[in-house]
Amino acid sequence: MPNIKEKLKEKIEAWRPRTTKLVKEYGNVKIGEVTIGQAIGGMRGVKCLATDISYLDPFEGIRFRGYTIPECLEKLPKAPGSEMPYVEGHVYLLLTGDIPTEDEVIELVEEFKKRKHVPQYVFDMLRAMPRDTHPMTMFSAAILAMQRESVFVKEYNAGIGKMDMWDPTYEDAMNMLAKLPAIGAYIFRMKYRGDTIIPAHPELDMGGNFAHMMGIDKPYDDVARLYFILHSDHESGNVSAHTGHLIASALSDVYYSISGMINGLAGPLHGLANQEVLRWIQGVMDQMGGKIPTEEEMKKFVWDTLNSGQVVPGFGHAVLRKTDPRYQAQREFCLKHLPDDPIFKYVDVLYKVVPPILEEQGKAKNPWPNVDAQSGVIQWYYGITEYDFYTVLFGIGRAIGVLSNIIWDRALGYPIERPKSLTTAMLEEIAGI
Ligand code: AMX
Repeated sequence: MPNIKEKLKEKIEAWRPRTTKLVKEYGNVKIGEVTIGQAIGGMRGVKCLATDISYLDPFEGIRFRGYTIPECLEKLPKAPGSEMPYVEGHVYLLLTGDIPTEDEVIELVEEFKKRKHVPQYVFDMLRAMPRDTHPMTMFSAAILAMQRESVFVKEYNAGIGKMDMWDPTYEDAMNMLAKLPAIGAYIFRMKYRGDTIIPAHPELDMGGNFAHMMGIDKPYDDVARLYFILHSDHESGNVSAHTGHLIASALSDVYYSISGMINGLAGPLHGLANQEVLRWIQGVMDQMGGKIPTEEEMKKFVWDTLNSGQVVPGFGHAVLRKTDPRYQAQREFCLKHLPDDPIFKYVDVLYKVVPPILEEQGKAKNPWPNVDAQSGVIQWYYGITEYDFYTVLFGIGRAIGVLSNIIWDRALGYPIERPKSLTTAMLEEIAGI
């Protein structure tokens, strides 16, 4: 058994008594109330999920296993000659809660190398789809197609005990994670680079290999590492994470869950926003004839968007109430590597003008930029101008967090989800109407 799995086993066994005690002895302790506004308003703020993989403070932003983004970027071991940590080290952190040593990361890098071969039928299926199919549809379908590989299903059918279910779930999760970058890169090269597929490199880590298969030179390997780490997890109530968890709660295997979570991520209010940001900026650029708008000119574009009933993509958040630290980390990368890029300059102007406008409009609870306001800029700069593809990158990263959550869901024996619903008439009666 690899060391990481041994370690995970120890952690799980040490953790179980805590959740068992909470449920058995304190199961009736109240942690909140639910209002009518929340029941018909997207369950905003209802405290009804438990996860230890990450926690989102509205003012501080995300912490992965207790570590802020700057702490993760500083403490996680880095690939030789790279500014950014190994993605594999971040997987280790999310799974075990510990910052890995150099040796522990290398072991995981080797583990992924062994698991990264993608079955040919996945590529055959992708090739059979019309080439103008959205890359998120292709990505979701490719993941679902691999469902026949599930180790969990085989062991479940053979009669596995509930407490052991995390083990084949871990196997499925690691097998899938190792393959996702190759599937994403295949879709990209097939759709957008004249079907010139670049096979995986036998020696590279996840970020390095992804850049290699995409056919993009350094420092795109660091862009990939940064991107996958930043997008990995954002608590468990967002659409993609919650969808993955919900599907898995029915003991559906992770191929079903992650394919489903990708479908949720494909929505314009969620992961697709990074594509929408670039589309929006391109529209402004066309109207400006490529010239960088002044703040006054940009204000007009923002108001035009709002007045036509649309949202300004890349701004606002259901939980955050400040600038997203994932935005900040990417902004710092841009300031270092592409300070004079025209699209970065657009984003910079937007950073200045949008929050006061959203405040003046008075609708959005959070006027500050989220992760998606910045991420497409970096991808565009390194040659990925096909913004339909950006959400696939988000999906590869998000799978890391959702899979970590699902392994722990199984380890702690979380049951099938089943919230209760009420009718409108019942709500009216409760309201005293
Ligand atoms: N532009 C214009 N209006 C906005 C807005 C924005 N960026 N953000 C919020 N609002 C509006 C909402 O549409 C809503 O209007 P309504 O009352 O007429 O329906 C009102 O402000 C209140 O919304 P909220 O409580 O502040 O936000 P929410 O929790 O309902 O939605 C989010 C959050 C992210 C969907 C929303 O801010 C939005 O649509 N942003 C633009 C799209 C985007 O950037 N999505 C990416 C989010 C991050 C991610 O998941 N990748």
